[in-house]
Amino acid sequence: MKVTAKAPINIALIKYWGKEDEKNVVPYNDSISLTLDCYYTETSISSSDRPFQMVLNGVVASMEDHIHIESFLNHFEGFKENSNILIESKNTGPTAAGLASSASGFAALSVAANRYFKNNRSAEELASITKLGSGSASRSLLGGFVQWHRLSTIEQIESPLQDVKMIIVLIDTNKKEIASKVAMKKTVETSPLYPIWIRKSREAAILMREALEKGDFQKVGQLTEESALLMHATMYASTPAISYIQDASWDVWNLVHELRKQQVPAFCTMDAGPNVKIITRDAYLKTIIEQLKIYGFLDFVVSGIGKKAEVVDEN
Ligand code: 2P0
Repeated sequence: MKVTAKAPINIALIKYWGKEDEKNVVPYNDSISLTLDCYYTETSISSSDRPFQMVLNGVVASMEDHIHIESFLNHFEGFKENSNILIESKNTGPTAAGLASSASGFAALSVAANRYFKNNRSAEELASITKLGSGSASRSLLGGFVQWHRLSTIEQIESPLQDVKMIIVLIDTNKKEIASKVAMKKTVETSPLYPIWIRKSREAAILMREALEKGDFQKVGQLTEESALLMHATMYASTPAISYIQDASWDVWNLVHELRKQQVPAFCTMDAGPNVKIITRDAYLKTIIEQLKIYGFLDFVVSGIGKKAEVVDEN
């Protein structure tokens, strides 16, 4: 038997950065993301005559990854009794570079395991397991705009903003130096700005939901930038300081701010890596891309709104 599932990446507009309960992955604030259609993970699970093995992008995963994935799979009923499986996973985008590869990775694995072990959970039920692999992965189970309610589950937000695009400007796609999980914990424990982060993010999630439902793109963009800047400021104030931003990242932000002065609705966000994501609307893509090229940013990917994770093949 072989089951293959595909899951998209998602980029948070209101960021998740820190857990109140590490074990059960309960974040301090709700986060809201946009599922994208540019990069995804495809993962297959097949029966094998050998003990559990995982192959990631064509290479046998490290011992550390094996331990992590095996303990994750223990949350699926039937895994312990049927653990002779081969998992093959492929990311279409860069891995571990702040481009949500762990989000699409754990979402694809969850959806594949849910079907392979016949657990029959809905996406909303599956989120409670998926988040244990990677918090942000729970949001990749659904398409469009997705809210991760910190004390319950995930939910799709209905929005008239269906022409939203994201341009991912690739600054550096090497593996990040500090894993998000570690950086998050350090931020919670040492940043004096963390209480402000909690308060502002909780408020921002409410405002973002309203703006999305109303279709107020300006407000969506403004809240997106504020969340990213506050997250990076909060982690920068940690001991030792955590910074994912590079000079070239700021150059992109500055260019986008200049474009906004010329009435182009474009806003930036950044995650645990130096790559900058620009959120805009379809009608402005051409102008922004022209400007990126003029300023020498030639490596970028344009994305539309992505669909939910799903099983794509079964035999
Ligand atoms: C997010 N990030 O909301 C935030 C913004 C990165 C920056 O969630 O510890 O892999 O496994 O739950 O989800 C990346 O961290 O962390 C992340 P864990 P995860 O997308």
